[in-house]
Amino acid sequence: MTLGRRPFVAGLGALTAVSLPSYASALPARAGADDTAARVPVGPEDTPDQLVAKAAGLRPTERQIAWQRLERTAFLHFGVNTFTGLEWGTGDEDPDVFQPTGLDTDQWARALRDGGFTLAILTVKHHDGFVLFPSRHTGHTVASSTWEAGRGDVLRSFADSMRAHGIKVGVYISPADENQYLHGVYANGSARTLRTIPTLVDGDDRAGRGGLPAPGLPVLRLPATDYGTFMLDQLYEVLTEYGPVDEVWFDGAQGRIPPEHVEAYDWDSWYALIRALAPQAAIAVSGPDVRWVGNEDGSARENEWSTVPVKAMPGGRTDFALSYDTPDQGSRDALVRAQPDTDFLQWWPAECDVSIRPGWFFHPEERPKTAQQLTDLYFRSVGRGAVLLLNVPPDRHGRLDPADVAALGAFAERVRRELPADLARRARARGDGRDPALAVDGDPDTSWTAPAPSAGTLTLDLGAPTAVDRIRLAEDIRHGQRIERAVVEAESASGWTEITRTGTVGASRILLLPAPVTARRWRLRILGSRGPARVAEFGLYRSTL
Ligand code: FUL
Repeated sequence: MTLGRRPFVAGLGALTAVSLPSYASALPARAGADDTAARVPVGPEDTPDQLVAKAAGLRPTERQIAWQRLERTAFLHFGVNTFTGLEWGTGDEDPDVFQPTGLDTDQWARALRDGGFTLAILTVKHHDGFVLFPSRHTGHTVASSTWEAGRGDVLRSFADSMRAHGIKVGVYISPADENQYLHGVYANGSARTLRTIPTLVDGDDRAGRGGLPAPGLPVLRLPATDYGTFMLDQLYEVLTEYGPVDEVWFDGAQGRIPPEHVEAYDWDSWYALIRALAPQAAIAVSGPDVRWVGNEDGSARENEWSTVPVKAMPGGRTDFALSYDTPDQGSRDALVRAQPDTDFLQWWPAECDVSIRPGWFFHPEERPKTAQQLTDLYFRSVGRGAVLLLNVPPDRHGRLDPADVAALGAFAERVRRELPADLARRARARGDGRDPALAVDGDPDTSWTAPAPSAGTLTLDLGAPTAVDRIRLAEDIRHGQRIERAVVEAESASGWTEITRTGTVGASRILLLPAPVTARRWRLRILGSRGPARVAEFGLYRSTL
């Protein structure tokens, strides 16, 4: 993405006051250096064919590919609302309401691991402004609660537990902040001026000589308002003291703050700081790397494109050129319809957020979704080329409810039974174009290349008649998203018969057959594509429910 101003980043030699993790000292020479193929400008002179060619030319960044492969990610909404019963807090809560009686983040991690989740995002700060680690920049934190005698740190415990169980760490830091609004920092009309981050506070343990940060600490100079600086300082603490972070999630809601109190967020500076301190982190939703799917039901569109038209907003924020919830975000028609409002076409893949319970925070009277409902959500998100972001809220003990834990385990088991061993793995593959065997080798980074746009047939011989009721297709998204229409056929005594069709494929497309079909030879025919299709996976499964 293009940032308005380049940050100044300095690593200042050996470290003394705070131990800085090695990943943070390896600062990139240029933030966002790999982002150039993920975004292309659009103008009124572009013909419909040029728009399609531009969309087909987009490539995801390395961090977007890594994010896409997470498939199942989790949210943990936890904070003062857990104890007040609210969904949106007020910002003037007594921090002492935060009293988990038996915080057990290892239990969160075990349940998520057993549910097949690969990354978890904690609400480090929701709209109420209460912070789950002892930030130096606000008193509205866990340190002001008598919980753990003010020495508790949920973020530390969460991050340690997740990593110990092989789960990546993500953070939700709400741009809206009721508490800072009440303290006159949020939307106070302050000027956007060049600020030095970190801002050292009285008695700061990060201070070196002469009022400067200690040698070895990264120092950034970025333009920001007072509140923008508060956010930068908080992001700095999170991204330098808690180990690698792989997703930073910025919500778009204003909470209960009156809408006329507008804080013009310093998105460009926040993004620059994240790129500098956590270059691997995907910036989601109000961010350039990952787009909100447009609903909170966990469902992607039947035909989901990761290449979509966007508007460039003040401060460097990316916004939808069409409405966020339009049923068609990326077809040829959509690209043309959006053109008058489009600044760029962008690789901006969809994330499907949904809660396992009706609320985002824990409410004792609510019940979790069943394993079957969760599996349907999996098919409607991961099965349509998106990533699932499932919220599982900890309760007032600081544990996941046993009913939710059971549902997560049963969900993972059900997905295993829906998609057990891939029957196509190392089948004899024939095809026009190049390297048909690479579509059945189990490697997402290798692919069959169809001979031409909207053409190509890939045939698998399984060696014996085999019953199939689930089909999984995947494009090699390192080469972009191309397939618009394809058909899967099976050979019977009377010849080749259509079994099912698909529209878009993208990173992953799961097709469910209403009943098993038995055949020895199966084939995929590309009917429409924006360039020669690159198929990384043509998988065949027989569910064992
Ligand atoms: C929304 C927020 O307002 C909700 O409280 C929740 O955090 C959800 C994931 O995003 O916009």
